[in-house]
Amino acid sequence: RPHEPIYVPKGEEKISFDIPTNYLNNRYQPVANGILSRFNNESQSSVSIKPISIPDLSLPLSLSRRDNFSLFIPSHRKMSGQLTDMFLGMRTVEDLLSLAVYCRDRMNAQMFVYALSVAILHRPDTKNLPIPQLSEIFPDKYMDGSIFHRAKEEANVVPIGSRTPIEIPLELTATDADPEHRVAYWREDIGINLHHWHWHLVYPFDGPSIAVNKDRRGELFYYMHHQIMARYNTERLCNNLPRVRRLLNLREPIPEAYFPKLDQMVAGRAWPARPAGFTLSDIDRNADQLRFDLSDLERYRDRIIEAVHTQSVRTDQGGIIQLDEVTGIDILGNIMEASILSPDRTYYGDLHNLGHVAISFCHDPDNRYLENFGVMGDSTTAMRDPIFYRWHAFINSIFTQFKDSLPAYTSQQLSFPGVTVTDCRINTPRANPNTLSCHWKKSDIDLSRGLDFTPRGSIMARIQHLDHDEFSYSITVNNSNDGDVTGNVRIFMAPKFDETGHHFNFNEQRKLMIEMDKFVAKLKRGQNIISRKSVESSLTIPFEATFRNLDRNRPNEQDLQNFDNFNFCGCGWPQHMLVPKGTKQGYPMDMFVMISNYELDRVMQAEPSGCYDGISFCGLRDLKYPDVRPMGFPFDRIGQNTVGMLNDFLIPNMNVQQITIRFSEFIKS
Ligand code: CUO
Repeated sequence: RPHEPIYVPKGEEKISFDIPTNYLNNRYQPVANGILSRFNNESQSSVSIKPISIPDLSLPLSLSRRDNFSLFIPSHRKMSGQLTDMFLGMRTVEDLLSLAVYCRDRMNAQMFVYALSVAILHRPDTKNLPIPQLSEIFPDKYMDGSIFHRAKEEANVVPIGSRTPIEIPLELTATDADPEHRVAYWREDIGINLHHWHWHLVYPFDGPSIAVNKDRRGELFYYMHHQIMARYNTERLCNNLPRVRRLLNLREPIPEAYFPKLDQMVAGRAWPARPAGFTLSDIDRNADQLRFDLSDLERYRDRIIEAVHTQSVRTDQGGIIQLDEVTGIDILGNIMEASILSPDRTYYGDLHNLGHVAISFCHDPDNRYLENFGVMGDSTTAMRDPIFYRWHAFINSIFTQFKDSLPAYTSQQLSFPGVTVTDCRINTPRANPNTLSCHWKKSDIDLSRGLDFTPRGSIMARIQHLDHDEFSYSITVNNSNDGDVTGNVRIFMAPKFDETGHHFNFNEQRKLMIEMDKFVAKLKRGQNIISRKSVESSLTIPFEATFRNLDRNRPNEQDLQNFDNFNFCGCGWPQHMLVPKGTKQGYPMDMFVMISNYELDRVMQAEPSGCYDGISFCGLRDLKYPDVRPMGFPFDRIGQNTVGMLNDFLIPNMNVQQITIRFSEFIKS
């Protein structure tokens, strides 16, 4: 029965599970009646859990419930991989539910949620089930622990419907005495961190083949993280900070500090901080079965750089694979991350992942203080820390070296005969043409799924975040071909000036090009005006997929149901972070528009069903990445013949417009 329907509670409906007594944790079995009746009292309906024969869970159970879980730690990866396999292997949804219920109170909660989420995303019979936002299941990964005491207090005393959201101030983790704090609003943005977690959930680097072996996953690892770097560097320039320096020397003290102010609720501990000036060390932690030296990382790095220089990699079968224009970057992405698709994981190692681990344990590399890893050790929290960007700037620089070794695109590859982009502009209501407007906004996250308290019901945290006014693009295109043609419209933006106020040359500016949108447009003969709204961006998921800005204090059944409908596809850049912050005076950027020939770009495959958001960063579920061009086209490869400025790169099917981004301190609620 592969497509058996599963019961999904609507909105706030309270359901209970009718659980076989021996499914309860051993400690609870003697008091089963009392426990089950206590929980079942409040429920409006009940789901019966079928007893099944439980597979051998000894490996995943070997991680304590009180430990933190990290995919970057190979032993944790092995356990979660086995658990995911079991969830994927359950014959029916009913059996899956039984196993999940059995595991729920026995397993490490984070590993359980990870493995179950991967299984739900990849099983044909559950892939349309909504996965709750991680910020709601584990709000402690996103918010200061003091919030939760206040939330429980409010929920204990105030009835549902009258509860006031708990306000979270913007200045949470540091002050502007640390210049890096100027971009903390970006690094600590809940939507950005959720996207990153969700991306790694959709593209795991280890585990069952059905989850890992996806079209161009290594290339997407490169491109999505490259775009994160371009966006972060742009944000830094808006805040008068220089672009990120690569973490090149692993033995130098790290000046960037990070004090996360997050509590690990399950472990009952604070996430470790990293004061300024810490140095990385060899890692030797028996308890985590983790042992490697910094010299191992340096060796992996040198081998990968050699592969880039020779444009070839070796395989563990003794063969050689050429890194060519089409698949080279995909292979390199899998080697660098590393995923299990790496052609020789022993030789090229696990550079990126172990870099995360070395950084996250720099405060206790040999476990003498029994300390847990820092935020860099978890893809849920890693983007909060400034060091994430220094590490990824280094990783990205190796990818760039490879791309630079390829020939530049020929004018034939870039052009679209007969198609001329004569004008492109931005329209924002109540603003000058070609002006984007950013401001603060306050939005709500429901904490109730992630906190234990009675009586149940929503309790919101209200957070301040960046947002922008909706806008639209207007692009004028002349088609002098004999008939209609189809174009692929590619929109990017990049800062105009570097940190010293000098005009970027093309080679530097193209590395900062942030993708804003990509879509298909029919072009009739003659003049065409293409109009496209910012909320339609191919990068983003809707605002409602991140926040519950519904009826504020009194979300009703319909609101909550709408939210869950929105929440089917969690991967994608958050809509509220589409536009860089800009400055009060107005930050100048270049908007670049290119129309390529869709007939040369298209992938022949079935129409996508289900998720159709966030495609540029997340691809299409069960299908190929829907653009045959290399990711980042046309800026990923400019060869050795670097032309001077962006304008020198333009041909008729491209155009550039100078735009301005204005930021106002105004808080919209
Ligand atoms: Cu997304 Cu380093 O890969 O965190």
